[in-house]
Amino acid sequence: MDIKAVIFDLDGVLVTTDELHFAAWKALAEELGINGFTKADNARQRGVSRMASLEVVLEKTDRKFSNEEKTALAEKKNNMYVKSLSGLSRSDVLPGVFEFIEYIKSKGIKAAVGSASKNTPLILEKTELADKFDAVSCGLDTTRSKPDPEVFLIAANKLGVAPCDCAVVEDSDAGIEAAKAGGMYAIAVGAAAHNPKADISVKDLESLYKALSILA
Ligand code: B16
Ligand code: MG
Repeated sequence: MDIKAVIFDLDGVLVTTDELHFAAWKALAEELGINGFTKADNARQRGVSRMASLEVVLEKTDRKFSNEEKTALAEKKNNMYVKSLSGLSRSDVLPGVFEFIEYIKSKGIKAAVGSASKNTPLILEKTELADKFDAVSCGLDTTRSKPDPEVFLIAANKLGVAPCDCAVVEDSDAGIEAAKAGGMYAIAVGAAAHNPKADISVKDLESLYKALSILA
């Protein structure tokens, strides 16, 4: 295997925004009279699109909503989420991320982002990650969401690297499936670390970086 590029998921891999998504969905759920929205529900929203995430919330109520109402609810959640991003900074980048990116670059390996989030450019800017990547592919580029491999295939295409030479780092089951569906090497971190479809699993990028750097 000759990995020429690493494609990083954003939420839950590079930054701690997964907690902010959870808080905004929970607040929306409570406005709808749903009080039992849990971390387990939130785990099913990881990596999937905003509208698919909304369905996870609406499953918990018998109320029916038109498509227009659903769009308005998703927008409401996004407004709360974006507001909570106002305090986001470099300190919200997860441990080992900057070091791992520098490490792979020193080996001539390219780096890209592959995220379902339409807020990717804003988040990269606020966390000082924006200039660290050779390409960014996100929810603004795609028509299909993970587990479809589209977001990662677009990233590989922007990098000019064949999918089979790319590794994906993901914290969601949908993202691991998407990486494998795209013919890529799948590295699971955090919440996806138990996923048997992953090629390797690590706690986080800090552990992976430490393991690689002592062997280098
Ligand atoms: P937005 P990732 C994903 O980011 C999140 O994990 C998922 O919970 C969210 O619904 C999705 O982005 C869309 O985000 O509402 O900001 O467009 O993990 O693919 O980086
Ligand atoms: Mg994620």
